[in-house]
Amino acid sequence: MSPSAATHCPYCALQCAMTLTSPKALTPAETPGSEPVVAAPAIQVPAADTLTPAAPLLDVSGRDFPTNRGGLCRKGWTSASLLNHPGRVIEPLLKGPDGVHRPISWDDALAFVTSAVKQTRALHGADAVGVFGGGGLTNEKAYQLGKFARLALGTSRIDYNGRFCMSSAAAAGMRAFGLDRGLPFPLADLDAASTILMLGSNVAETMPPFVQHLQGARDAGGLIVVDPRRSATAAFTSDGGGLHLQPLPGTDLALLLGLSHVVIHEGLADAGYIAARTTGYDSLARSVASYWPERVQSLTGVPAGLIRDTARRLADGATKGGSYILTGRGVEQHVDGTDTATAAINLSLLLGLPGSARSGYGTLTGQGNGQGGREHGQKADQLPGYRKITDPAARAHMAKVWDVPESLIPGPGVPAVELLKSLGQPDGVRCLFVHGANVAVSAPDANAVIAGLRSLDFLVVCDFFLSETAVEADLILPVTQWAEEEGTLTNLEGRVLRRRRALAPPPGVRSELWIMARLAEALDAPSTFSADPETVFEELRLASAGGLADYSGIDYAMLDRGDAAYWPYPAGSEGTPRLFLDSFAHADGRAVFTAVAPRRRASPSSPAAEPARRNRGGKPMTLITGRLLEHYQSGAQTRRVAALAEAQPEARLQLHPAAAAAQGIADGDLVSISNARGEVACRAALSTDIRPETVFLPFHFPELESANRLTEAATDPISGMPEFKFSTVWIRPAAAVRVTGFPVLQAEESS
Ligand SMILES: Nc1nc2c(c(=O)[nH]1)N[C@H]1C(S)=C(S)[C@@H](COP(=O)(O)OP(=O)(O)OC[C@H]3O[C@@H](n4cnc5c(=O)[nH]c(N)nc54)[C@H](O)[C@@H]3O)O[C@H]1N2
Ligand SMILES: Nc1nc2c(c(=O)[nH]1)N[C@H]1C(S)=C(S)[C@@H](COP(=O)(O)OP(=O)(O)OC[C@H]3O[C@@H](n4cnc5c(=O)[nH]c(N)nc54)[C@H](O)[C@@H]3O)O[C@H]1N2
Ligand SMILES: [Mo]
Repeated sequence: MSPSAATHCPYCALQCAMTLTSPKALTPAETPGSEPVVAAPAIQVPAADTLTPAAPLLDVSGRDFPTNRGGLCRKGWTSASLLNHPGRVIEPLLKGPDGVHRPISWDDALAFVTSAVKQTRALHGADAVGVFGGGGLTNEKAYQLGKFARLALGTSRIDYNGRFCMSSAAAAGMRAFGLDRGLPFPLADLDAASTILMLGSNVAETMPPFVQHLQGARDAGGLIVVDPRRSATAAFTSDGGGLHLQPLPGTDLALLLGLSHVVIHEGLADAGYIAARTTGYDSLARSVASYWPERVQSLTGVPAGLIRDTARRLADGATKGGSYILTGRGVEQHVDGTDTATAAINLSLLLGLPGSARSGYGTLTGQGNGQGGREHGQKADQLPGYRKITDPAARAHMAKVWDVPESLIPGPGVPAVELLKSLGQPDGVRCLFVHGANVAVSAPDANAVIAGLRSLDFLVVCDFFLSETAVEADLILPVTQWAEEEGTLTNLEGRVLRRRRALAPPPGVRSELWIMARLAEALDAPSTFSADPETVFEELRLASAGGLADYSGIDYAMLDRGDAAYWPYPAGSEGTPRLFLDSFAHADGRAVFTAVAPRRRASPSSPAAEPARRNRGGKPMTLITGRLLEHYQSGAQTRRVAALAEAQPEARLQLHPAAAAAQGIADGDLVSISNARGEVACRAALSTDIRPETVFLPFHFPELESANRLTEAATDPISGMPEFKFSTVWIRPAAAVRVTGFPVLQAEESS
């Protein structure tokens, strides 16, 4: 084992480069997992998490790389502490009739899975077996998972948590450019920009080392942030003379139409570019004609003067250092997320930004392999290389690579929310595999999702912790963590990177590639399933060849040398750091304007928004959800890191003092947040950084603090993205409502 490994952070898509070193040579007794961490024979979940953490096995240091330039955030610095965390699952655990998980052997575990799959298929058909993947999986695992679902399980029912993340921006990118790569340019291109418009993205908390790339625009007074909250990123605009636009949640589409209106009507559009490189301009121009700034002000709450100012700064920046428009989850995680991202792209096309060497549009991919994870087949409608599963040529290509008859590859499945809604239903999924997602916390309408998980005939979860989803599982299969495995990930720039192994996994832990290979064998699957990452990558190269996301020219040796490998990278080429310089990916080489318009959304003050709750009194408010610096996603990992849990031990509701006063709520008071779907109880954090009709809750916490008890499983009709960033809720002091079964509140009330 190498004493030091040059790898990348386990968390977000910035994929900060880091070096892992052993603080001292490990004696066998100190190897993780050699002590029985899970108390045999039975454990009560989640008692393991209260154990005292051990000293980390590896030292983490930042490594120079263009995205992070040596920088790491708190999550990265503390990431190694999870490798030998006392709550780690290090043996397969089977749930007994008493609901208690007990260790079993790998042979028994695999036999249980095999018989559950065979039984489900025999009783209900192959589509009653489902797979839920994750954007944190390496390219090798994501590719193999798609193949495993289709060929070993024979099911079409596979989708993944990236549906909750990148699906709207991906659909918009495909529609406009014919290709979806989050940033079509290297991140460092932003450094020279004069103007950067960021909509619904809070990188200062979600990708802290990213902020250095905003410094130039910020100092030039050109950083503009659109967020209903004065987020850390919005606050960063102020010293440099930038702008913070603070719209009503869910009104970004109207705002973007207003910006396009100003660009056209003030003659700021790039007519030469529009004529030479786009189609659909006339209908676009008509569609924004009625969005004059004063009208948009009344729809969004953003002053007309700021709308004009923003449009002018974007046009001005394009003639200087460059202008960029970037979108994040704040504008994409809506039922009109695809249209909103489309409106952002339309604005960028009017200004001639995409495909220019020093301007552009991009979306900020979220998960560690959020980009690669959406390219190689764990999406319901997709085959590797970003191919469509309904395309006969794509099917023929994959049948050849896999050496199976084309008829063996199932058709398209259903997107994540629909898959989760079908759990336990008569024609739905009855046996589910989960790889790299914690849907009990992260999926919309979480109470319904948990009920769905409980109604399954068999749930198998691969994880390294007893996540809230794993707790529900009949069988938990413990898998390797990032520092224990080899593989590749594709970062937010579309650059393929090497993840490298720095230490051996605990003896009872297996890689997901190994698990899939063994199960495929037990299920008599056709084709081959290797447990070796490089072998799988070699197959992925062939599978992706000729597709949109072509990796055929990339190999481990060049990645190990540190070569910059941006896809598309066909064999014999040098890869593509900057896309669209000469043409877009549509057949005619042009980008497409698609006219979009806001659809009606029930306003929080309209009783129609939540009829079931009308008679409960109190004032309805708009809930938005998102992230804190210290926690990652469902918190399954970061809530187990002592330093992070101490810094942010619980969910807190960000609430404007004026709204709080109207309800008699003081800072730190316990509040109840409820709607027809559920109820959350937590402390209030009063702040003038948020609009008065809006409240914000992070989604990193489970149970009574889980924001997704309140979100609705309504989805964007094009992308399948759920509505995470707009819910109607009622807020009141917790003492004023009857909340039962919440120990936190009971303790508070009796003291
Ligand atoms: N610390 C941390 N970092 C992370 C993650 C994490 O969980 N924790 N997750 C990673 C992943 S997978 C992702 S996808 C990214 C997400 O990164 P971001 O997109 O930056 O994250 P969010 O906090 O979800 O949303 C960003 C902002 O959108 C705002 N917002 C909410 N509703 C609206 C709206 O209607 N309009 C506008 N304009 N803004 C709105 C919120 O106030 C918030 O400040 O972060 C990645 N990095
Ligand atoms: N309300 C609200 N909900 C949201 C969002 C929001 O903004 N608001 N954002 C959404 C977004 S953008 C995202 S990306 C999702 C993410 O939501 P989740 O899918 O819940 O994300 P994680 O918490 O990262 O869950 C990953 C799980 O897999 C495990 N894991 C990590 N790596 C691996 C691996 O390699 N293999 C296996 N088998 N397991 C692994 C971790 O321990 C963890 O339990 O949440 C979405 N949910
Ligand atoms: Mo995400």
